[in-house]
Amino acid sequence: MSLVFMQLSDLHLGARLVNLPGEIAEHLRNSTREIVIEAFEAAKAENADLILMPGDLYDHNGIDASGQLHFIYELAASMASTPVVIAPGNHDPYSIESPYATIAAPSNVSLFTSNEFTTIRTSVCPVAGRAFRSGEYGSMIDWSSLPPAPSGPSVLMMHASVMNAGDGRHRESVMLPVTTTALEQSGYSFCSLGHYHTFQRFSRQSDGPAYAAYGGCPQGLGWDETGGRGFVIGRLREVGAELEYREASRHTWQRHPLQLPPWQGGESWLRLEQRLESIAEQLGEKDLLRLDIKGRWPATEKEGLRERINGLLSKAWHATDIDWSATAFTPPLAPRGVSPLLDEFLDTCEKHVDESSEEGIKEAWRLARYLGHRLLSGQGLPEELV
Ligand SMILES: [Mn+2]
Repeated sequence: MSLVFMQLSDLHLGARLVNLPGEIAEHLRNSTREIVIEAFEAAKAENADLILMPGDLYDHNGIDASGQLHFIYELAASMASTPVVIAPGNHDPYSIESPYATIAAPSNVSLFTSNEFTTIRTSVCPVAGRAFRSGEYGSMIDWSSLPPAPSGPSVLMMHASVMNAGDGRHRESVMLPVTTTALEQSGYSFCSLGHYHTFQRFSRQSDGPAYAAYGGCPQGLGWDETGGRGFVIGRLREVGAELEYREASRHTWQRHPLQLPPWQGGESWLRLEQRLESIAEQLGEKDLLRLDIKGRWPATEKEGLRERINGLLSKAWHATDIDWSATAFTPPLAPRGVSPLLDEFLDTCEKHVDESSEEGIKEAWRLARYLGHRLLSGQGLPEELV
């Protein structure tokens, strides 16, 4: 026997998204709400026994936090008697002034309000958990308050940072650190986690049931949230849960490195075109695009390059301007035969560029060639060095 559940968190409803144009931000906020509606529909279609929402459902300093919670409560109420359990997170912390304290929840919704662990006895299974309380940054989870795990299927819920997850989480977003060992040894069947925005499951064996998981956010809201996003439909057993990740995002944030191939004339253009085409192929109609461009091409190619790249950017639903600072454009070299000394110097530099295996050494010889050419052909030092 297993219990079907849906896990959905980190919606950040009402997020201000100040780095985006207003219209794009508004559209993204609306998309997130549509995805939340879809997720609840998926839960209904799966006859879910339980809905788990481990935090950051709205942004407390975002647009209309109370209205966002009303929206969630309406959807929860549409689940009839299916229990919906919420563990507030750091962006929707519980306090006596928060919407959680001031808006009456539908009868099937339960909420953790204490930052000590308590148990909510839902009609299907016990759910232990804690709320993130306002002002909790820098504090630690009080494990001594965790009630012993009951027999039968049970859930532990919280908004926290798994420390040894091993995938290079951002240090600045660590709050309420927990270890996988603590979760694994809690005795609860499954731990439902919010905070990190990428789906991640934790299990003893890679193909075994999960003892904990982040569902991630259902719609990426920034350049550090590239790729597909979604929620989880799970089957809870006495030991662990089987998880099915449902990708749901409407807009994918696509961030691509674009290294200019070493300049060899038309061949380089061909290679660049191929790269740009492969990016264009991955680009959905409603995706956001950012290119991180690097490299060195002759200045004569600058305008053509800008034009071609702007062509790609214009195909995206939203694209950021290119940061050209990591791209250098080398002024063209004068033809050989100006002086024997210059020719010999250029030959030497080019030989070293060709023979070096390290990119840094090649780059140093290219720079030497450029500066030497300027000096030996009487042009003087380039402006940026004077
Ligand atoms: Mn979050």
